[in-house]
Order: sequence, then structure tokens, then C-alpha cells
Amino acid sequence: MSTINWQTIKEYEDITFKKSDGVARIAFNRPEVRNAFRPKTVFELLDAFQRAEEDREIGVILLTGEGPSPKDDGWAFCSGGDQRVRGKFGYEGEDRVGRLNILEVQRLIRFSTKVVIAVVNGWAVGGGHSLHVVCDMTIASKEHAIFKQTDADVASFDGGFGSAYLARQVGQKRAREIFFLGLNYSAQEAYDMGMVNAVVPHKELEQFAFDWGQEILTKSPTAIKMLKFSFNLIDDGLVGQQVFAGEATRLAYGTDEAEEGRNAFLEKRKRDFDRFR
Ligand code: S0N
Repeated sequence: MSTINWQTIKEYEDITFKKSDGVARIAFNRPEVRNAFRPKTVFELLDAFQRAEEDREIGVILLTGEGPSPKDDGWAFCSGGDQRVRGKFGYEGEDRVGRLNILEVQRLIRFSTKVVIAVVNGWAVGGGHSLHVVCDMTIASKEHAIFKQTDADVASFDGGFGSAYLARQVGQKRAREIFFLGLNYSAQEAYDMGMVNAVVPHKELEQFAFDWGQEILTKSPTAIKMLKFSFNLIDDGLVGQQVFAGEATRLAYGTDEAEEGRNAFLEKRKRDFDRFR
């Protein structure tokens, strides 16, 4: 029986954003186009992820897709960039500016201090596939999840997390197969490859993800955050070091030594770090 009491945090046009008991749920809401994203969708995602990041009640974020499609009952997590609004320089909104701003969402997920779980309830395709890859974990619907990388079909390429980080998960040979052939993979096949953490009957999918969220929420938030950034560090170069070091600085600010540095400045006196040596 469901124990989730989702409360809407903010109304949007292209996504939904809810929370319950420390878990946020952000969902694509364009099921008629298999939850493809346009710039507006991405602006809304950026806003929701920022709000979830700032909300101290939230420790875990589920990213999923609304569905099924009213047209044909098909399920989708996300089918990537909306090809109908793709121009010469990216995806265009009403202002006709070409954008690839989904990469900003990838970075928010990657550098979020919260655990982000992709709850793949249907097609995860193209840029939608890349989003599941960059999430901390992926839980997939046994019946409806299908993983597919069509980037090369539509002359697109995610040369960052979508491909290189995918290769970290499934190995170089499988990652190249996924991109070079663009085959369909079931939830079980994706699990066997190492890019999915759990395969769950569709009816139980959200409850399962929520329960994992509840378990994570029992852990030390600082330990979880430092572990996430430790896992990221080796692949993220100097930016990974920056993010990890920022959190180390935050921890150091809590020490008497750091307070002495701040207080000496504010009190216009000579600093004295001797007792900390
Ligand atoms: C998802 C697929 C496999 C589902 O097939 P199915 O079930 O047969 O349904 P369809 O009948 O094909 O689709 C139902 C309706 O939805 C529309 N639709 C589906 N996907 C899109 C889409 N991406 N854009 C616009 N419309 C879409 C269909 O047209 C159909 O509409 P109607 O009912 O009116 O006919 C199948 O639909 C499919 O293959 N979709 C396209 C997948 C795709 O190629 N996506 C784009 C891949 N590229 C990116 O996502 C680029 C992302 C990006 O922004 C980026 C930026 C910088 C760097 C890297 C990236 C990156 O991530 O690649």
C-alpha cells in the first residue's frame, strides 16, 4: 500500500514538482511527446532542482516522467530534446535563441548535495538516457522501461556524462554499442550491464523509489554528501576538486580554529592560532 502523500510545491507547465517526507519528485509532464524537453521544460527543471537543493527538508530527489500518454497509453521517462524545436544552434523557445541548457540540469544533478534517483517508468532515450546516466542511481520499471541512445540517429552527441560517464558504468565496449547501434534495452538488460540499480514491477516503482529515499534519509546527510562528491571526484577533474573542497571548507568553518580567524578579523586584533597547532 502506498505511503506517499505527495504535496505540490510549485505548479509548472512542462513538469510537476512535489514532495513528501523529505523526498522530492520532479517529473517531465509532456507524455504526448514521450516527455521530450524544450527550453521551457529545461528552465522549469532548473528552477525545481534549485528549489529542491535549497529546501533543507529534502534529502533525496526522484526524477521521473508523468504518464501514460493520453494518445496511446505509452510510458516515457524522457525522450530527449524536442526535435520539433531544434534549430541550427540548439533548441529554440519563443525567443528563437538556440539552447543546449539540458547540460545545466546535468550539472545540477551531478553537483547536487542530495541523492538524485532516476525513476525510469518508460522510454529513456537520447538526452533522456543521458539524464538517467548522470543520476546517482536508476530504478527501472520491469514492464515499461526501455533504454535507447538515438543521439547518432538525429546527428546529436552527448560527449560528456551521457557517453564517457556511461562507459564508467557499463564499460567501453557496451557504451560504444549503446551509442553506435542505438538498440533497445530492457530494464533487465540495463541492470545486467550495470547502469540500473533495481528492476521493479511498474505498479510498485514509485513506492520502491520512495522507500529507498526513506532509507537514505536515515543516514548522515554530511556522510552521504561527502560520499557522493568522493565518487564524483575522480571523473570531474578540477571542478570535482572544487566541489569536494567547498564542502571540506564548509566543515572547517564549524571549527574553533575557523572561528578564531573570523573573530580576530572582526575584533581587529592579532589572530592567535597557537592552540590549534
Ligand atoms: C522515444 C521513442 C523511441 C518512442 O517511440 P514510440 O513509442 O514508437 O512513440 P512515437 O510514436 O515515436 O512517439 C510518440 C509521439 O511523441 C513524439 N516524440 C517522441 N520523441 C520526441 C522528441 N524527442 N521530440 C519531439 N517529439 C517526440 C513523436 O513524434 C510522436 O508524436 P506524434 O504522436 O505527433 O506522431 C521515439 O519517439 C523516438 O525515437 N523519439 C526520438 C528520440 C530522439 O531522437 N531524441 C533526441 C536525441 N537527442 C537529444 O536528446 C539531444 C539532447 C541534448 O539536448 C544534448 C545537448 C547537448 C549535448 C548533448 C545532448 C544530448 O544529450 O544528446
